[in-house]
Amino acid sequence: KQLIKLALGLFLLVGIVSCTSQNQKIESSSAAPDAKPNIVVIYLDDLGYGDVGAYGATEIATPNIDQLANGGVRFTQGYATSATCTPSRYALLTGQYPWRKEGAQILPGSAPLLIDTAQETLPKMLKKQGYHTGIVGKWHLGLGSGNVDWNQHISPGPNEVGFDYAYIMAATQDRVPTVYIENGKVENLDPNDPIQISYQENFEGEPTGKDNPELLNMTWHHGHNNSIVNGIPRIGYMTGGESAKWKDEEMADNFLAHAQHYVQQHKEESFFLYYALQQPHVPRTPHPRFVGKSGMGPRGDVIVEADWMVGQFIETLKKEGLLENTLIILSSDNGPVLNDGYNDQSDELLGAHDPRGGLRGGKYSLFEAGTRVPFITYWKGKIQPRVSDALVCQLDVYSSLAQLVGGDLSTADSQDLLPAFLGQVQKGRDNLVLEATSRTAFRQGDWAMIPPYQGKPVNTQVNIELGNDTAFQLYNLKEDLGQQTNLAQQKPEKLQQMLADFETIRGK
Ligand code: NG6
Ligand code: CA
Repeated sequence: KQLIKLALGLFLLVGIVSCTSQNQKIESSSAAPDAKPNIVVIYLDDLGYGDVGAYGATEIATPNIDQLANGGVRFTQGYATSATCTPSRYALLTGQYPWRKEGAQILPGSAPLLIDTAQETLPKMLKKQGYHTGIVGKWHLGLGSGNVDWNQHISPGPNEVGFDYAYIMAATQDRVPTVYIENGKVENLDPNDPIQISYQENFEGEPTGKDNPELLNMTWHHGHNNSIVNGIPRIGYMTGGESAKWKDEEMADNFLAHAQHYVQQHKEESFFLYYALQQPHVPRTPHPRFVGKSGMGPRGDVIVEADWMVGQFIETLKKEGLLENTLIILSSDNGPVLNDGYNDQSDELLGAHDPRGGLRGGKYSLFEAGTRVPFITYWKGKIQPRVSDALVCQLDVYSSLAQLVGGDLSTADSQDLLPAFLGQVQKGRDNLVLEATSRTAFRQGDWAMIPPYQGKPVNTQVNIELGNDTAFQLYNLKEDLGQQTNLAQQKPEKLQQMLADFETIRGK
């Protein structure tokens, strides 16, 4: 006991001394329980469960993500809350189920900020614990409070919900405005060429994908026929801002450079970086050095590109001596889709690759492939490599990280699963409500239950089964991972019990 007291005293002393010199970090090597490691969330966009080598992909090489997966915890039952982007990101950052939040759906680029600035968020919680917080990459949670003037300081946005630093694209790569925004300011904007955005009508004299196919170097399949930027037709109309427009092929390098720079700038303090890559969302625009690298066309090439970015980013952590003091969480915002609106040969060149990894459905779907995604935690020296079948969700990152750093746990739906995230136990959630385009389903134990929904069973444009059926669906995933045998008729008691639990949570 004396020894412990002495150690504690020493530790406090070190703490006081280091606090007096600003930005000094408590050494992680002390293994103090309240040491504050850097935290990085690497978040991909539409990367499927089967798109990663460590998750069974044989036709595409992802050596860098594999290294994280094989050196950390590779979750086989890791979920996004939702089968689309905005709600998943909302849940990750707020710890709240997105179906509780009105308007948590795929947002246009002109949508107002979805997160209430008074709401608790993951970055705010970490800030209170002394973290510097940054986001680089895709935002897609709305900006401003309606009618954004893109030529002024854009607010509220990420800076107002907890990020000290923000370098983002507003929505998606296929939506206007096609510009980068740094801390509320459009980068490289010429004030004499102001930006205007509309999701209702075109601006006079501006060509569109629909009317000017001769200007396109990527053609649209469905949607995506409004304003043309860099020969790519987008969703939404934009005029002005010529000097500020991004170059699609350079986006990945640009986000990487900003993520690396952020790390270098903040290596002396505890930092939280949300590095949100844009791949393999459409339009898929690999840098020329990755073109042809997968043999699968642009979708495969941008996965190879994204994997390379992850490798370079890890290299930076290593070079800065931060790898042993950084917890990395890698995941994806929703499941895979092939043709998501552009003719990019993603179907034709797929070959034997299965982006869903044997799961049913895909992006937009209530079936497993919609929300079950690659989910990896990595912390060199702290997390022992293992495969975990604990049921975990991105929703739980908030409370688990709060537990790690001594912050306040979320009062919403987020659960503290820190021991599972650190690979210490295989126990995760008991259950999880899944969401896809405002419909919800229920996972519990080995079971998945999908209530009846009107609507077409298949979205034929993207060729994905959505999970809609006039009857209840009940699957035992342990025996039937591909959700082929509906047991709802055979197991009425199980169905009733799950329905009751589902409704209790939904009605909370
Ligand atoms: C859909 C788009 C799709 C993609 C998606 C958002 C059409 C026809 N389809 O509306 O291409 O942009 O929204 O994807 O416009 S997400 O990953 O950001 O949720
Ligand atoms: Ca997405």
